[in-house]
Amino acid sequence: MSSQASPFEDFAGKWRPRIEAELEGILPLAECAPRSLHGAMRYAMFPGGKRLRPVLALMAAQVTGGDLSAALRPAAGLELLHTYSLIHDDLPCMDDDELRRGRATCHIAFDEATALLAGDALLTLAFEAVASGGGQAVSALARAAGSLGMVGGQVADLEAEGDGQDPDLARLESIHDRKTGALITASLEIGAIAGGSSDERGDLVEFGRLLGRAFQITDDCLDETGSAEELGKRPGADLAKDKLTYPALMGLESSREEAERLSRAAADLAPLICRGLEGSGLDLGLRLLQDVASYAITRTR
Ligand code: GRG
Repeated sequence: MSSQASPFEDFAGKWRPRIEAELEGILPLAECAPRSLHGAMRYAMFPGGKRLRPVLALMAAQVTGGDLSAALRPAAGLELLHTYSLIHDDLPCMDDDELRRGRATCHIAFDEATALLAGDALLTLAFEAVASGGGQAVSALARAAGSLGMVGGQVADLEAEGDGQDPDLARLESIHDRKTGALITASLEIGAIAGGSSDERGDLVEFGRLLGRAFQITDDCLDETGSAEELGKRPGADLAKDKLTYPALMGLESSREEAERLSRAAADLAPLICRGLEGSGLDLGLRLLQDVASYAITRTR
């Protein structure tokens, strides 16, 4: 059902079924050998979570006046890569979690070796899917996911766990920007590229940086205030592991204020990002970007 209340939710609701169908078509069937591997890949992918990264990619194609159908396969590739990161993040050698998206994590439902390899296979498949958006899209993904991006952020996050160093905002921002922000920014970039935009994308990249930070601060806050039912994962895990988080550094109230400040700064960039649009396209683009900036800090899961 469409409502004027949330342009972002309307947009996401319209495109999620096409994202699901695209993922379904990309993944090998569970009956295809090796069945344990393909079963584990599908188990981690379906049912999914919010599908935020593919929705952001499609939104970026929309607000840069691009072709959303051309961006659909690369958008699905982003979700393959994101799901790999969740499988690996949950492993005993990383965050050692047993609950994800409301059910047993992949290594609990299967075994550790199968979960590790299912993550590897999703990571590899992600690049094949994003390659349909061209070489620039592949480069953007490689930069965001690699040692200078998400994997590097994960290493820094693990190293910061209870290491006895004084909490430090610059260190925390650097972890969040790489671990979470890099893939969120790449999702926007890849959607714009695959949709056919040849514009300079500085404003969109800055929007992604601000959105990614606001999204992760909210994640940190939800870990303290959310329930397992809402989140689909065990709350309180950050606290238990003595992780470096915003609430640990500055308390819940100041964390929320910082997320609001970042969300407003992101929303302020909407007119710059949409500058090539006019009429109803401009109106929709502005509302989408402003609404997703607000969604990043008001979400409950
Ligand atoms: C290479 C061995 C190896 C491991 C890498 C890269 C990595 C492990 C982990 C990535 C870091 C990570 C999981 C960051 C958390 C980002 C985050 C906020 C995840 C939750 O995203 P949502 O809320 O989840 O979009 P859903 O379930 O909705 O998709």
